[in-house]
Amino acid sequence: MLSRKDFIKLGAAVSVASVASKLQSGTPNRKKGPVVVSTWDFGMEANAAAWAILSSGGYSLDAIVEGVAVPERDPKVNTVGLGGFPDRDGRVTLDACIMDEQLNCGSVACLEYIVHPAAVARLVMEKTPHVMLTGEGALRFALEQGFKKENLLTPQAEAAWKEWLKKAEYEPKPNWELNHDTIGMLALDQQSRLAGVCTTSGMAWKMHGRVGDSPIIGAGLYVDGEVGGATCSGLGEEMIRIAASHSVVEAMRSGKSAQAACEAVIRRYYKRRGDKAHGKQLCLLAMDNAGNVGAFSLMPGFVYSVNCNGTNEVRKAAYLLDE
Ligand code: SD4
Repeated sequence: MLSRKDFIKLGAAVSVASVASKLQSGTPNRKKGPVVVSTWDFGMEANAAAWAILSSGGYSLDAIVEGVAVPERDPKVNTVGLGGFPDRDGRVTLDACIMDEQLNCGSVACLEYIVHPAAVARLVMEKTPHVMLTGEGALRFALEQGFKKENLLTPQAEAAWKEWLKKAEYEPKPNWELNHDTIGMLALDQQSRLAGVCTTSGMAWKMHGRVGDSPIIGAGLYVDGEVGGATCSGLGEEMIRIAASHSVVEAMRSGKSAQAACEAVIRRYYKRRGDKAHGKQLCLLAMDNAGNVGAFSLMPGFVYSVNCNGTNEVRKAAYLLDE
């Protein structure tokens, strides 16, 4: 049972949600691409790179790999690719997955030394009989495919890790104040082909070998061209628990809009987890196969970037609970 206090918060969220629905009224009942959306405000630059391909008639799968390559190679982004914060042993381990409109998918987890894990995930999808490669095997595959081995631990990330080592306390708190986390991206191209990708260095200071939601098909990302796609940011363990992205896509399949589907999944999570949900952050972003976009988070602070009709903007997601 929800407490009275919880009901009040739910009530407040409904009004925020309706504001968010109004904010999205720029794209009601879209029938065609291109549209590209991604998590957080660093998604703006990533969207712009994807848009260059989408607007010239390119394939959504090419667009998303190019798009997320921007934060992957940016050493200032501490949550994706090069410059990502390491695990507790000082090792930068990356997770990524990719999926197209026909349920083709590929993934890499705990991949070290490779700046662009999303591009490797695409090759797992296209060139192997498998969906997921991990650790040493993923690295070997990447090198065989011509990727270069590089040191991903920047001096800044190393300094932050050494600072953390002084206390070495692991608090799995997604960094929502700093507004830059995992990038999940969904794109619909001019031929209405939908594709999605998710790429991250995962939770800073995690145990070596820890895998989050981002490379798990159905958790960090799910795409079905018949319906739409969804991706996530936030605390991976929580997203895995509820198969978050798949749940959003299935809610859309049952008739909910992208926005209503994200809200329903967060509400159900909170109802099931109760107190265990407090202090966690779950951020959902969805797009149906006509290009309509929805987003919702458990806690405040989630923003996402939308590029549609050539306008690239950051939007605030509605949320369920106050801090
Ligand atoms: C993970 N979901 O590894 C990622 C991290 C993230 O906001 O998105 N943080 O759990």
